[in-house]
Amino acid sequence: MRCDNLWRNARVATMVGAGLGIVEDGVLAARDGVIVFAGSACDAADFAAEREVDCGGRWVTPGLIDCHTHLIYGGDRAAEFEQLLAGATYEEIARAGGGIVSTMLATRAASEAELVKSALPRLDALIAEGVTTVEVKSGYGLSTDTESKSLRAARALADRRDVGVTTTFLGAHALPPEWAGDADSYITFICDEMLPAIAAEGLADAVDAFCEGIGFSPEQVTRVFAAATRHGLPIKLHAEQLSNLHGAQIAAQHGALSADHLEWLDDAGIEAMAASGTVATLLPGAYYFTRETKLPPVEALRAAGVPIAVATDCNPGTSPMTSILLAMNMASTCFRLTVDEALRGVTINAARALGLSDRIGSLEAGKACDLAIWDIERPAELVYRIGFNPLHQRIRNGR
Ligand code: DI6
Ligand code: FE
Repeated sequence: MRCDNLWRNARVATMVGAGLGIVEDGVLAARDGVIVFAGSACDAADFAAEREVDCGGRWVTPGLIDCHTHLIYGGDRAAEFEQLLAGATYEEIARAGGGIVSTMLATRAASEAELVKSALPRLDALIAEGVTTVEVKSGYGLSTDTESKSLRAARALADRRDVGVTTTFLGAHALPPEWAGDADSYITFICDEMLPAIAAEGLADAVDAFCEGIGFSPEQVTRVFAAATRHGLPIKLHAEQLSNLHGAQIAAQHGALSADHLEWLDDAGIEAMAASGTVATLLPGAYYFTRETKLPPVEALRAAGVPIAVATDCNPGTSPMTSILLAMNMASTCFRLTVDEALRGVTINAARALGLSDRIGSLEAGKACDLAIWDIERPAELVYRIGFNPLHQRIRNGR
């Protein structure tokens, strides 16, 4: 069979089936950016390609997927970090008008071009580690114009770099000052004005909310979910990060793609997520940076068969992290994920968390030819090392 590109002499972690789906002496073939064959060299004898690459026995994984980021924002919060170091808590800073609201002001003040410009170095850091798809949330504009601007900036990232971008509308991230004391009306505004405008412009691929004491209540989040569903948009939720409001359970009951954070998740939440196939996205960067000590219930998630994803949560307040490899290391070091779980967490399960597992996340015929080729002896090195990047080459859509 003829194809455009052929990679030979690779050790391939396909992520097909359970575990890493390893094929020793593997071959990958792509045509028009899509994988037409991924398997053993002995089954690939009749493939001929315009370009052939000898991988020299290197490991090949699917291109990595960062399925939870807030890459688009204005300003930075390094000064608040100094306050944190001086003893203030995240919630105290937020209640005093800092936190998300301070980033909101900087985001509102920035132009779309400025938002793109400030996000590109963060995106480049992810790309340099083999990331081929990234989810980007709004949530720092908190008005129709500035949320739209943020999502447009997120979409524009895909024009500036060879990377897949999915966008998530997070209008229910924080209560903007002009709605102070009236969160219910802000939620009504989101459901009746913001979300319809954003959906009409096709700016969002999903809808998210922050279900928390300092965010929005389960009742308010439920209204956002209903509006998202009316507009045909899948939902996700920041849930059980700082307390247990049973957000994950509600999200799962609404068929959420993922519930994220989950340190305070309880058994009922796990059961609901297992029943609906909702992905548990763990965000160890936020756990680390906020010096959380409550661990997400990994053992129970595993026992219930809930798919686990891992992401950076790159944001200026609680996870100023632009390394997916570090997120994998932290997920294993802090949360005791196995190497296979950490790797599946940034490939096939991250794809599921974005509703894209029919297109990306594993190496099999019919999926996009997004590859990361690594200078490593064994996959564990990708998780074990701290601050080391063994990426040899990144391939997106076969190029
Ligand atoms: N959870 C978080 O950890 C971030 N947002 C959220 O919903 C924090 C965002 C910030 O502090 O800027
Ligand atoms: Fe987040």
